[in-house]
Amino acid sequence: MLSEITTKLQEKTLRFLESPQKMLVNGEWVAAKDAQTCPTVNPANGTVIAEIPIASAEDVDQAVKAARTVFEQEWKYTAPAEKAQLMWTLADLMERDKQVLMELECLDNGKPLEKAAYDVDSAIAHFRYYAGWPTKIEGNTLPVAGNRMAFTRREALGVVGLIVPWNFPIMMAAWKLAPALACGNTCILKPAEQTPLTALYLGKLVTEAGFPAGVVNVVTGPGLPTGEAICAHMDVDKVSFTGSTAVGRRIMETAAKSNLKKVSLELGGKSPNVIMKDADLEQVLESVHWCSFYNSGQECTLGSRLYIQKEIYDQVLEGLIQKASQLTIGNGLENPDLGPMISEQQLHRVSEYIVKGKEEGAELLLGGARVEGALADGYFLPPTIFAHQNDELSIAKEEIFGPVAAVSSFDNLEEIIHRANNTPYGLAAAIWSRDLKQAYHFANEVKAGTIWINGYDMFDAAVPFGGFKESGMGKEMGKSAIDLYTQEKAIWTAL
Ligand code: TXE
Repeated sequence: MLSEITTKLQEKTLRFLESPQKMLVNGEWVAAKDAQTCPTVNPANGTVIAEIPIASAEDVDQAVKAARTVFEQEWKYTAPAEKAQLMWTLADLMERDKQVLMELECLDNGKPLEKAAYDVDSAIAHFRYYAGWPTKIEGNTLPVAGNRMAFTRREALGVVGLIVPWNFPIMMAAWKLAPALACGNTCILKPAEQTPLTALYLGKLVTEAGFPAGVVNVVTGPGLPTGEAICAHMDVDKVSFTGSTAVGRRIMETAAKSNLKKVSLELGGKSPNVIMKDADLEQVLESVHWCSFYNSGQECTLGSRLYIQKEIYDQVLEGLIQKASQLTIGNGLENPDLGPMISEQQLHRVSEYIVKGKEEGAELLLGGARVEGALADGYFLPPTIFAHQNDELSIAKEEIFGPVAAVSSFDNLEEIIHRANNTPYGLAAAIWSRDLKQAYHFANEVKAGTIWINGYDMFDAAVPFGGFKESGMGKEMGKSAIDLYTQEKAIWTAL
């Protein structure tokens, strides 16, 4: 099937796909010691793109040993400006090969090329932003009592495991790798088994940029055995994870049972997107469908709980249905609006929620059935809209991670603040209103790590991101990630 798409791909992408996929360990490209592999599949048509190694605990151990050695012997002493230069060079190489990264992301994940371009740009921006940090990580001198002096140093943690999901593969890798490197750590990067290709390509660019062998290792394979081996390893100092809440809990247990490694988690969400009657409706109608269906709904911040004030409910709902039904669906290489679900398993998971939505009494207004015809071999679901007035329905309270919007009306601000908070999640929330006093009241009262006002999915490398409640712990991005990837040491002197 690869031949069908070869005309659409760059020569460089093809060459990368034709070579056997290996892992980057200590600067070498290696297969798994026991030669185990698993396929990575194009979700647009169900075909195998490549076989990738499954790193066993032994392979992970090799990578950790390499990372530890180079950390202790070299990287710890590398000048901050040199680290910055290496990261900037890596960003330049990503820029040079942007089209290749986009195409690989598009094949592996299914997302439209234009959206993959946004992800690659964001990844590059992260390396550039964090390239500014190695030269600026400082400690403090402290006002202590007595004839003594105390100051602090911010030091690297050591070897860090970076476990990323499949929904934004290159972007999530950069969100973790860039600050981890800037803080002087050495890294074991594990992409999701469904989408390993851009991380492996990034490994090539890391080598070309001139990072010392072992500073960045890329190991591939599923959660079991590969991810678990990283989390259980006694010489990994920290794990940074983005993925499901269930796996996040398990990682904390594994960390507790091994060396109490530091853990940061970016987990699921069920974010409320609230439209007040005084909102700029033109602006709302331009973007409300993207808040509900971006990345085919496979987004942790998705505005999957859409609340519309009752005076404008019919108008906004009608606009949403109209815009959503116009979204094009297809193979990412053809640049539609929406690509497929990542896998058959995810397609089933989301389809089960659609069945539950109907059974539990929500009103199905759009979509709801797998896309057949020319796209039947892929894992495609259309934008699906349910209306309901019961926040206890499964579709209204659980993370679906597909293109399914649960829409409901409300009377007033206090009611909607209460409903917005009535969830174990706390990743993000949005409010659309011309009354900023009202919007800031919502922002203050809603328990979520990010609040957007009159916009959605606004991100910047400089702004911290991370969840409240069961949506995670620890903030990525911005200066917050510097705290996440360093530890503070206090040094005393008696004078
Ligand atoms: O996630 P997993 P899955 C949510 C979303 C989705 C659900 C399931 O609701 O429907 O999770 O997706 C690695 N030790 N999110 O099953 O399993 C795995 O190899 C260490 C939200 O694909 O959490 C991959 O690299 N690692 C989310 C990563 O964890 C383990 C993004 C994520 O996979 C492991 C993705 C283990 N025991 C899914 N088990 C978000 N917050 O954006 C798995 N992994």
